[in-house]
Amino acid sequence: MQVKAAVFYRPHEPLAVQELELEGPRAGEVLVRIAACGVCHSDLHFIDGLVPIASPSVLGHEAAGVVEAVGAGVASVQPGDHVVLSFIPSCGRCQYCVVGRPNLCTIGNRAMSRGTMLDGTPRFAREGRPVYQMGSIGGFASYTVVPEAGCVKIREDMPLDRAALLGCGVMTGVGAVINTARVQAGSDVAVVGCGGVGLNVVQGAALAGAGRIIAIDVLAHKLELARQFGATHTVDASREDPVEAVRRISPGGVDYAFEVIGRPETVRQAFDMARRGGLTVVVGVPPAGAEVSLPAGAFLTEKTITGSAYGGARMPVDVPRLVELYMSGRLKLDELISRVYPLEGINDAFDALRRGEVARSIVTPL
Ligand code: COD
Ligand code: ZN
Repeated sequence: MQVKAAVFYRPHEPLAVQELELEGPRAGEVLVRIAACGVCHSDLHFIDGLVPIASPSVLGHEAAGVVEAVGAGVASVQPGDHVVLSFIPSCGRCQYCVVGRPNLCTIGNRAMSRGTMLDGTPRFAREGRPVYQMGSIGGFASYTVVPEAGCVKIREDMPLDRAALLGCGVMTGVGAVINTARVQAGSDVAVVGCGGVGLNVVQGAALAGAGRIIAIDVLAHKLELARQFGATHTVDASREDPVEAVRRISPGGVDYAFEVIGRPETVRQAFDMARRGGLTVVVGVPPAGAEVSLPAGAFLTEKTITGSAYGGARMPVDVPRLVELYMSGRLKLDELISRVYPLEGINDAFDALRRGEVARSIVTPL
């Protein structure tokens, strides 16, 4: 079928909104009509040339929609079902899936980084040439095909535009707190970077019952938003040294520090904000080839640092839980959506993200 999509060809160029050919779902795959797809800074990393990606590619990895058709053997969803898409379609059989770490799935991560289905090929094409799918999704399109393992069915009264945000920002942020760090009630938390993902770290910390929640950003309106999402303290890193400020607010440092930007210097800041025995969780990924230096003496204080990929997501468990939290008024999603763009407005949406104007924008392709 013919679909409309936003296609990345090379860094530093606007995405091209154009017609593509979409092949129907093969065995184990699902055709989804995209209701909404969030605009995440990770998409922007490709456009800004910080991280390489297969070209051409349909970007967009934070999407929800409605199942239109299923391929042979698909059992977990059927036409008409509402689904949130996962950018790591876990196989359920590799060593990581078996030990309960499906976000590290060997096959899913390979497909995600290649921008293909599990068989190594994408379903979009233009003039007979393959067009890849970011995160095995390619959500900036009117329709896409995804692996069955990348679909999580949700209840139909959940608004799909809100549900889209669960596909990356909310899962990554809330999951970093609840799955990766397992933040304890009453403990102190610092969050460096309060964009679409960082705000979800803040609200994850609030959900976990953290004591002090210190939000750090360089933009006053992001700090304002962070308060809405549960921050008890804010630090403007453009005005004062954020490490000193955090250590003043939480004497000795925080129990958990999260980096949610993807820069070596802010990873170091987060590490320095953590107390003796404290945990630093790196959610952001610095540009390819970057290195982070840490003070070796800190190891004597049993400080720990870890990455968090996709918030340690176990999508079939976590997505329905997040939906219930939203439906019962305990998870903020409405407040995250700053702007809604048609597919044709996608480059404006990226410009707004680059300028730091939005928490999240969503694109509604149809
Ligand atoms: N100090 C404090 N805050 C800062 C600083 C600084 N020096 N520099 C920038 N900020 C703030 C910005 O003002 C902004 O509010 C925030 O940091 C960044 O937010 P966004 O909205 O631009 O970015 P997000 O939240 O959409 O994305 C953050 C990620 C960490 C996910 C992303 O950038 C990243 O590192 N992606 C790579 C990892 C990845 O691929 N993850 C899987 C898919 S998301
Ligand atoms: Zn993302």
